[in-house]
Parts: sequence; structure tokens; C-alpha cells
Amino acid sequence: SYAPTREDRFSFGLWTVGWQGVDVFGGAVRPELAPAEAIHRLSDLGAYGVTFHDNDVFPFDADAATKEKHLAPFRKALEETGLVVPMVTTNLFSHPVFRDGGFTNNDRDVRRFAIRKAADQVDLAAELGASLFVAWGGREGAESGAAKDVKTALDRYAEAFNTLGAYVLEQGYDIRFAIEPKPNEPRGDILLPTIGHALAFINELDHPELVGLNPETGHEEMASLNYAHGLAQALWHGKLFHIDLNGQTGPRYDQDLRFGAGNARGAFWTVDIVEHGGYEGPRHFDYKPPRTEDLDGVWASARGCMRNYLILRDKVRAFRADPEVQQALKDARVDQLGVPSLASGETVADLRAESFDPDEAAQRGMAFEHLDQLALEHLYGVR
Ligand code: 3MF
Ligand code: MG
Ligand code: MG
Ligand code: MG
Repeated sequence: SYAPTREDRFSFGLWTVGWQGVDVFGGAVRPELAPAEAIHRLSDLGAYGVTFHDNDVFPFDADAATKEKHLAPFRKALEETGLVVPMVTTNLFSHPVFRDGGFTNNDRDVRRFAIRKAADQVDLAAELGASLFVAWGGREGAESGAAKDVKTALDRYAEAFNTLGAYVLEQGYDIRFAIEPKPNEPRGDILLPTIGHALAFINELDHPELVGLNPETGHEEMASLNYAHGLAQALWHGKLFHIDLNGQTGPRYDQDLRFGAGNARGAFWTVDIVEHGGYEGPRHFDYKPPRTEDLDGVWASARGCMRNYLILRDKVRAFRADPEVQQALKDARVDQLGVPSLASGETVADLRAESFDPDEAAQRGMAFEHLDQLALEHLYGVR
């Protein structure tokens, strides 16, 4: 069946199905999609939530009345469908004023405007009941060397999160922030390029407990990194606040394929860690229906994201439940990794007192190939 239900907690960015296909080489191929229409269609398909940038719903230059005019049908659609808004974000990358970024723009007046724009959207998040604010700093970066003083830019980046964190605390909002790393595109090099960079940055903030991560499949894979491993480390740090699921084929431009397309083996392990690693947030898709598609193709691809997730969820569950896999895990000594290397009270002296024969231990094979073959056979559908 693989029909999504609200309990599966699938959510989509309005900018995903709403993408009109404008890219570096060509203009729009699809008509504008009203947010209310997107909400109804996503609800019909079985999603439980939508997320959005401020300017996905109202124009950049909207005054209070215009903002409200655009928010009214959006709110009405949420009421009619029962869809929730688990996360919001701010667009600090489209308008020309952000040509050199928002929070780390060399121009101070732009930085001040960017923080204010984000704070406005934090207010809207609180009003809509969203508990997460995602920050993708796509324009925070450089194409050249001397143009960006990276250490100073990180001071300003931290200042922005400290200011917004203090604002949330002062307002009494139940909102946390999630940084979305990306190595490049649209900037030649983007600041906080990977999960690891962002984790280290968060520890330098005034309120690290308020800030976590929103890792995206394609962004990590663009840097040739293992997305499932990145999610696991973020979980280990207690920092996996949200996820952007999509598909990517190796280190090329940000493909934003529907989830499950591209690196299918990576998708299998992604679902495994999302389902079994203690993540409790939404299963959020950030992808782009290819430019080849008309609106029917848009809905086919949105359906595909959820369907592929559910198919893979079945497969990883079957893999974990398979007695042959359980034996193979034992043969690979995966359980032994859970035993602390030193018993409590032991020290290096105890290790030195021990007799160990490296040549004997070196004879042992790890039996990983058999284990991985079983995984692939579950993925390929023959088990
Ligand atoms: C770009 C992205 C962004 C972020 C979005 C949410 C436009 O590669 O992934 O999508 O996900 O800004 O913060
Ligand atoms: Mg992407
Ligand atoms: Mg992206
Ligand atoms: Mg994203």
C-alpha cells in the first residue's frame, strides 16, 4: 500500500512543490502555485505539515496589511486541512540586497536588516505554533580570498544567533534554531559547510542548547560525505533538530531529487538511522520537482518522496528483523562495540599488564561483506 498517513509525519517546504523551475539557464516552466492550493494538495496526498520561508507566502516588501492579506488564505487552508507548521525559515538569499549574504554581509546595515527580518519570522513562527526555526545561510560565503574575513564573519554569524536566541528567551517563545549546512552553491564557498563545522560553531554560542542542525541529504553528499553517518553524529550530540530529505547523485550541483532517487543505498541507511537512531522530528522533504515536469509531475514526485520513504522503512525494518541479519551482526561483532574498552576502575596500567597477541588478532576477518550483502538483498527486494 505505502500510503502515507498523518502519523508518518511527512512535511514539505512550500518552496519545493512551488518551485517554478527557474534555474541558472532558464526561466519558469510552471505556473505559480498558491500556498493554499499546495497545502490542500499535500494534505490530500497524506502529508501532516508544511514549512515555508517568509517570502514563500508574502512578498519581500509587504507592509503589515499586505502580509496579512497573503497570510489569511494560508491560515484558512491550514484550518481546513488540519496541517501543521512544524518549522519556518527566512529567505536571506533571493533579494539582491543579500548578494553578499545576510548575517555575515560585509555591510553592517544589511546585517542589521537581516537579523530584523529573521526576528519578524520568529514572531510568525510563535504565532503559528512552529517550534523550530531553520537557518540556511546560502549567501553567507565568498567566491574569492580577501573579500571575506572568515574569522570575523564567524563573529558576526555568532552575534546573529546570540541576538535571536536572546530574543526568543526574552519573548518566552518555545522555539529552537537549526542550522542547515551546505558546502557551496549559490556561493563559491559557503560558511558552515558541513554538519561537523556547524556542530563546532554551535558550541561557541551564548545559548548552544537553543541551536541544533537541519542536515540535508544532498548538501552532505555534495561534499562526498556520508549523510547517515552525519545524522548519527548529530544525534550523538543531541543536535538533530530537523532533517531535509532528498536525493543526490554524487558530488555535483545541488540536485534536490525526490527522496529515494539518486543514491538509493544512502537512502536505505538514512531511513535506518532516522527510524532507529532516536530522531523524533518530522520527516521533511526539501527537493525540487525537475523542470521537465508539469503540475501532475510535481504531485507525482511529492507522492514519490513519501512512498519511497515508506518502502525503505519497510525494508530497513525487515532487515533489522531478519534472523540471518541478526546472526551476521553478531558475526561482525557489532554488539561488542557497545562494551566499554576499559572496565570501570581500569587504567592504562591494566592494559599494559595484559597479554595480547596482535598476530593472532590480525587473523580475524570482520565478516562485513556478508552483512552488507544481506542489506543489499533487502534493498534489491530479493529477501
Ligand atoms: C538550499 C536549501 C534551502 C533551505 C531552506 C530552508 C531553499 O539548498 O536547502 O532551500 O533548505 O532555505 O532553510
Ligand atoms: Mg538541496
Ligand atoms: Mg537545498
Ligand atoms: Mg534544504
